[in-house]
Amino acid sequence: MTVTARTQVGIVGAGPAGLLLSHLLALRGIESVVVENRSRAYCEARQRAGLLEAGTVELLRAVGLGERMDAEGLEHGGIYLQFDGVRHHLDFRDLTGGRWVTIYAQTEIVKDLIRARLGAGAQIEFEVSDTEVGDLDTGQPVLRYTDAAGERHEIRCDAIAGCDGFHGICRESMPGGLVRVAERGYPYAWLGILATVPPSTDELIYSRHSDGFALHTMRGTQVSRLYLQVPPDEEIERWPDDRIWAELSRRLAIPGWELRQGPITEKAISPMRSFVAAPMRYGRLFLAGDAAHIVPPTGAKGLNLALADVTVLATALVQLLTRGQAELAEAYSGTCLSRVWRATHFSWWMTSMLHVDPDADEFGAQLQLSQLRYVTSSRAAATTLAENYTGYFPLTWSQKGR
Ligand code: FAS
Ligand code: PHB
Repeated sequence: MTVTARTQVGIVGAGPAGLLLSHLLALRGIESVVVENRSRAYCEARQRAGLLEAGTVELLRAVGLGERMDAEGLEHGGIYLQFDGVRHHLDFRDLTGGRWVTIYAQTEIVKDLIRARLGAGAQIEFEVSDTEVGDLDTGQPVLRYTDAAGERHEIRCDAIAGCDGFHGICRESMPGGLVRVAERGYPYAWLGILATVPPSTDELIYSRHSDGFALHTMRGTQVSRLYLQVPPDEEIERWPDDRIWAELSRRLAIPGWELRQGPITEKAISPMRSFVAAPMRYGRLFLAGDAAHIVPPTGAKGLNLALADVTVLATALVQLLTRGQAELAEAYSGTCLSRVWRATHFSWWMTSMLHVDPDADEFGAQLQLSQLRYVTSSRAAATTLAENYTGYFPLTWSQKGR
């Protein structure tokens, strides 16, 4: 027996994109239902991004989600770029007239959003299965799913948001032949660790070492997060903790500095890819975040792009559903894709500049080093990096509901 219901916006996926969309719509009095495959605990513990552009921080504050972020987040005014055993500091505030970034983990943003949504009495269905979307080219698309108790549901909506990530069902639900994919693979992956030891640096260190890339980031003042470039088909079993620390110390080493070591509480290998699907809309189905695009994490853009997409989408849906005006909804895909391609280029550029390509020849390696020398010696080149890193496109969410 199928339970039928109605809502204004059906949202597939309780990642940062789906949850923030539900929150923004509620601020404008628009009802939504979020359905999620996984449990609440799993969503809140899934280690992913950790760096927020200034615009993302300002948005979260503006919509009432800034309290814990401001209390526990770490504001950084720059990064270190390291190569040939020398560490160079890029001062973002100086280069961009005051821009900065904040370290605040995606896990904490997801916790803040779930608490805010459930606190407001919103409907989030966790542990669903067999999610389907249909009638997308009608004014009344449908969202179907089976709940954790095994009951089948059918929700009639005014619009559906596909916030179900790269492996979700929404992108696949768009008509074959409509979606064009542009993608690039990389001949390496990232081995990421979480360690219970205070960070050994005040700001992030991006190191290009002849044996591969390394990144020192953090999760607060007591927990370090570090990444190592490894082969794309590498197995985590081949990396016992002491080997990880030895490799990190070598790739991050400079005279007079030491990497503090501690218990590794989590380690995983994640693939690197650039992927952009277009268009991001079909009828009343709107894709947002990783459901439409993936960037390698070197530029720290994934989470920021996902939140930017739903800010554009929320504004478009408010106009469509409260005033029946479709301009912003029709422009949604194009509006997002210009930001997406800027971030895709920047992420590809950072990745290519900082990772050792196993197939590269001497010419390729010298081009990389020349790029790094230019970025760390030319104010113009450093400014390009700084303005992209801190967020090139402003986020457009007006508090006043226009
Ligand atoms: P998400 O993938 O976060 O959320 C999608 C949600 O949809 C998930 O909860 C999923 O369970 C759910 N879902 C999927 N299919 C469904 C279905 N059929 N029905 C119902 N629910 C469904 N970015 C960085 O900047 N720095 C990093 O270090 C970094 N590390 C990353 C590591 C990994 C392994 C991955 C995959 C991404 C990483 N990213 C990183 C990028 C990351 O931050 C993403 O950009 C961000 O999670 C995107 O958010 P969403 O679009 O909400 O997608
Ligand atoms: C992180 O903190 O996880 C992080 C930060 C910056 C990156 C990638 C990952 O470029």
